[in-house]
Amino acid sequence: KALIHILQHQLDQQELVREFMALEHLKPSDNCLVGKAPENREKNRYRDILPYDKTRVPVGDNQDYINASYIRMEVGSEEFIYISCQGPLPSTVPDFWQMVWENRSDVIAMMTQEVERGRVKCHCYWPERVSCPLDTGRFQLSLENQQIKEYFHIKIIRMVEKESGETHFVRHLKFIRWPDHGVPRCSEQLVRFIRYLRAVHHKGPVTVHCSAGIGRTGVLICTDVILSLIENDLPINVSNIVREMRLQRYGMIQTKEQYLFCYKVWLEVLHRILQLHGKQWQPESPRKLNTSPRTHSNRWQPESPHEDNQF
Ligand code: PTR
Ligand code: PTR
Repeated sequence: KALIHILQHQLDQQELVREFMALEHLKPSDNCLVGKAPENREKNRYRDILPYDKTRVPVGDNQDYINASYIRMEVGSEEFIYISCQGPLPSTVPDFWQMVWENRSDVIAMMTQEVERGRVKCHCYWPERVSCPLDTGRFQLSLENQQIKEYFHIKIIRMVEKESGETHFVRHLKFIRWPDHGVPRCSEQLVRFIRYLRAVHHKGPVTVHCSAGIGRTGVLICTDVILSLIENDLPINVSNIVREMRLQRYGMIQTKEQYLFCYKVWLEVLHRILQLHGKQWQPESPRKLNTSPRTHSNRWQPESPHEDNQF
């Protein structure tokens, strides 16, 4: 209780808003030449939201362009790797699935709706019905199973590479309680969503997108990192987490409300821990950190490109 009071005292909203404004003044830290190239113009949902060249996710043998960035976050001795990307456009759907395939990403977190306030925010890039596979050219995607939960939808999608017959399973998780530019009303829903995501994530980076791939995606990654730091009893500095994300993709976390929401998650999780278990608390399913040194390859290396997921 004393700890919560101290923390609440420190969480002077004005102070936090100033902290966020200071981050706002961070200039774009790198070039976005590939995203700006005339031939790639149509691949961007928003002209002003582009990935940095140094962190963009290349697709295919020719290192083609997609509006997506690797986000590598240090948590203790480990590095969590995410792909942060825009909501696919009709023309970028094949590249999106190719990216998922090449990175062996087995979970996609979708933090937007297809249409919000009458505006299209993301193309429906997945097979919607069991009986209707989606053909992207190189892959055939079929919906294997789906489940509707109170605040998110789960789909199991089978990807088959047509030429080789190889398969890869992906879980598509769509969070349905998040307004564009806003914050979820209830932090517990997002925390539960993250816990589910972790339970089903086994390999590859977690692929996260919203509409632009910066606002809500930034909050999801930030809260996942905060939860992991809490579980591993490591110090938390929200401003540094956001700075680290922004050095890898411009504008991660869009509004002061989203920034304050990350603190809210932190505070409420601590509150719950103290309420439920007092000092004896042990995290239920902590994200255990390895003791092995971090890897620093430029590109995510799939363990084995031919391996299927187990279900
Ligand atoms: N579901 C396991 C867990 O929650 O511990 C698997 C897992 C392992 C999930 C690592 C995420 C992990 O982190 P990263 O984002 O770096 O792959
Ligand atoms: N220029 C666009 C706009 O502000 O409408 C870019 C943009 C769109 C930025 C959506 C962020 C957005 O939110 P999110 O990243 O959460 O989809």
